[in-house]
Amino acid sequence: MKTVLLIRPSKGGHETHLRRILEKVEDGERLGLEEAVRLYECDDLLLLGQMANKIKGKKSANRIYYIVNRHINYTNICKNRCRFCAFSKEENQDGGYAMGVEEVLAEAEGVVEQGATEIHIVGGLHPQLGLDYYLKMLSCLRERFPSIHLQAFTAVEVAHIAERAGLSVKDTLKELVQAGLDSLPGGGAEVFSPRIRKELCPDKLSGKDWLAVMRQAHKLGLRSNATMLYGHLETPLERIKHLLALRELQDDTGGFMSFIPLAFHSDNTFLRGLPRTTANLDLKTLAISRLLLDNFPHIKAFWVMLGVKLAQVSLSFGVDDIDGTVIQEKITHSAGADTPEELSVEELVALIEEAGREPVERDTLYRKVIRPEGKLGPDWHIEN
Ligand code: V47
Ligand code: SF4
Repeated sequence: MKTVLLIRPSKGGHETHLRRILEKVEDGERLGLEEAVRLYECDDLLLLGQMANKIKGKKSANRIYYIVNRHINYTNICKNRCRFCAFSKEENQDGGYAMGVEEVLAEAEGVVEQGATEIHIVGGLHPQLGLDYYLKMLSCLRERFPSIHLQAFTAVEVAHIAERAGLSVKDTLKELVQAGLDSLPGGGAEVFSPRIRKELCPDKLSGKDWLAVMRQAHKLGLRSNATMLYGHLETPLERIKHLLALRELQDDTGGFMSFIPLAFHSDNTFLRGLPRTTANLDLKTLAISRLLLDNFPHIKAFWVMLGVKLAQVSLSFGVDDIDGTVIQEKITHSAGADTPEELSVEELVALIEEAGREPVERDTLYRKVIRPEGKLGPDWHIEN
């Protein structure tokens, strides 16, 4: 059944274009670059939200997914030193750290006992850590916690590990999988635009190579997420091209699970002084992502970066996933995020229900998690 969405006359006189876009969305047709540009120009935020939520509704009905997880940032020492990053340190710089495998295990221990189903592991590009370190970390975690999902190492880290080991990306991924890797997180994508990468992260893996690592991972059967860092120096067109590049790869592989736009925080970075992203830009970016990425099953609002309140509002802007308990995320908090370090399951569920949505606990692969008597703890299973 078609729902009537009202188009409010807008200053720019874009009503005709918007009406056409709306019709395409209604008919399930794919939107192109020109249309995405119109959407970024549209000042009717609620209309964008309504359109995006229609798509979200078709994909996941009234469900909003969350996960009980923990982030472990095993090292902040990084040879790249991206200009937007407040987390990384030079080798031997004060505050630099690299966790031993036992420390990683100890960090995981408590949360697995508390019922986490996923450990999300990312870190800097440490110039000294070799393939053995990563393999040992994964195999020890796998041995100690057989049913936990290990989502680890961005495409940028994978390329770095491969280069240091003198192996191809394919062989590196195979070794990591054999040691226990289950999926890849979506970090390191930033904005694919060579202009922005040259300006902000000249030493980082190029956008083209980020996509190539993901293509390879998907070919091997690994699933992954994808991100976009926005709200720094990029233009709307550069954001749109980033989204379209992801959509093109997803057409070929189908390996992406969720897309997560990451709102830039400038504190303690070379870009300090740049204001925080506005609520308008955050919601617009989520809604446009939902509208353009028609082949991505899920759009995730990462509350750590968005703020808890806006993450709740985003549930009416095409989002169907609010990430999870997270626990001890360091990358955004180093850059001035004033969100809490973790949210409890009760808090997550309450904010989803208050928004009129149905909370569903998922595992990393979006399967429903069942907990006996609804109690958090190590005793859980996946719905058949
Ligand atoms: O790659 C770095 C970004 C990413 C800043 O896959 C910053 O489910 C904001 O990718 N302000 C790491 N962002 C985090 C990440 C992620 C987070 C949550 C879920 C998933 C997932 C992935 O954080 C980096 C970079 O793009 N970042 N510095 C900053 N100052
Ligand atoms: Fe290193 Fe990642 Fe920070 Fe860039 S964003 S400096 S690659 S830790």
